[in-house]
Amino acid sequence: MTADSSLTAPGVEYAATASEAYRAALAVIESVEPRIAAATRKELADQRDSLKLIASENYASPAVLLTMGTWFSDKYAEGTIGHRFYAACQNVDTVEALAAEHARELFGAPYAYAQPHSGIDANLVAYWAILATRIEAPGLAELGAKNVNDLSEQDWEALRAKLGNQRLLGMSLETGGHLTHGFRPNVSGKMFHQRSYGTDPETGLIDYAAVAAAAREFKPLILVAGYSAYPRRVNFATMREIADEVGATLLVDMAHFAGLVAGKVFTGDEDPVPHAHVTTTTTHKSLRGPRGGLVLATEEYAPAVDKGCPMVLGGPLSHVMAAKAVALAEARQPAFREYAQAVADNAKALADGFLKRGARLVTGGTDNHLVLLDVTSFGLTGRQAESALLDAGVVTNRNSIPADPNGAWYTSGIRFGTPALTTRGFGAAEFDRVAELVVDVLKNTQPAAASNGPSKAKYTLADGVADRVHAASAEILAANPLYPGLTL
Ligand code: DSN
Repeated sequence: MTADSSLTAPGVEYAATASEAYRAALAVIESVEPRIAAATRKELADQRDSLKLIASENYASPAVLLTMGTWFSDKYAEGTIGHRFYAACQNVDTVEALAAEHARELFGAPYAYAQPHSGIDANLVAYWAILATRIEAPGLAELGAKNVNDLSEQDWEALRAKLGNQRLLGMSLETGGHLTHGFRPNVSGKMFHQRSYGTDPETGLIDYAAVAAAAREFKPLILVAGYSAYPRRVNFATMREIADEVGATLLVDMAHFAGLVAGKVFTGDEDPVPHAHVTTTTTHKSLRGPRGGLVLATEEYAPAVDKGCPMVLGGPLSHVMAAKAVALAEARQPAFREYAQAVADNAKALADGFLKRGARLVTGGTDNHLVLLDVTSFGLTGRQAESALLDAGVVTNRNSIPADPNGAWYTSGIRFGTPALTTRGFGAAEFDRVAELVVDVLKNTQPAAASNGPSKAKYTLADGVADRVHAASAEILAANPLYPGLTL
């Protein structure tokens, strides 16, 4: 496929106009802090010159990026559409309503909340909304209070004990879950009694019978589905059945694969939105929008989600909500479906490219946008592999694999994603070549010892490999330029 239309359409005019806009913007920035203008130019050059394979990154269109650089940044607008704690929010109302409308239409959701600043924020909004809907209201009634202002300090103690004593069941971090699904370094691991479900040790796949058994035993208030590093699709209809059986609320975190949902690659049981009570996402990964979050909810949870600010969020970033509206409008175009399908097809091509060259993949392949390579078969840790690849201009991130012998810091895996390079126009042939280049680097990397013994970080990359891979990737990158026609 060729570079997606959102980065080029409607043709050369678009690139020329965007070039003019960026040149002017950089000249203005340069007049105040030239080092920032220089870093901004260099960032584009670096992104243009590297194989970006980080599964959670992408390239937003100039329309999305330019939307973020406006005076909406200067406006405070705590509250909700039409009900703000600040005056003169009429234009922010327009922007937030459009972002929510596009999100509802795109995902077929009854309600959308466009304020979260990130995926972590979106999950926090969702958790508090579920607590408020499931716990706080009956708690108030039990305490004989109509609203929180009626509560005494003693009542607050009772309520806090109730709120802080809930159970959450989510996918384990080492099998692909996210930190916000109840793990200690994140507040979700402190708010909830957390238990994890993992994957089958043989196949690496989610074992739904095991999830159901864990849910029956643990009886969570919240069942979390969704992942950051699981290379397979999830059956959300089955997850909802499990949640219903134990009376849990199903929260799906689709941050990684929202683009595949938007692009109708994941439909039916694989589309989380019709099955989850609450669905959260980021807007900048496979969805290709600005950095930010979004919450979708059923009517039942909508009123509590709507209180995200000021419950857990600071003032909405109106300029980013405007950019979310632009990105969601792009995702509603037919071209986005082609893009999303290409993301999944390319992940398969990348996985096949690794497999035919003898590499071991967690779950043996992929059917979403990411591939998880077990680098222990190359005698390396994730940290060593990540660094050697970076030396050769291949940008990835190390990641735990199930039962990881090297722990969460050094890890034993490298996670690859196809959303960014697919935006540049890479197809199956290019991704097969990427697999070849990655294997070339890893086969030519050796662990090295530190002065005091074996090291999980040090490595040596054989002479000439980085140059060889740089030269090969430069050719593919030049044939698939980032922001074609955009000159600074
Ligand atoms: N940082 C995101 C990722 O890389 O998956 C999740 O927070």
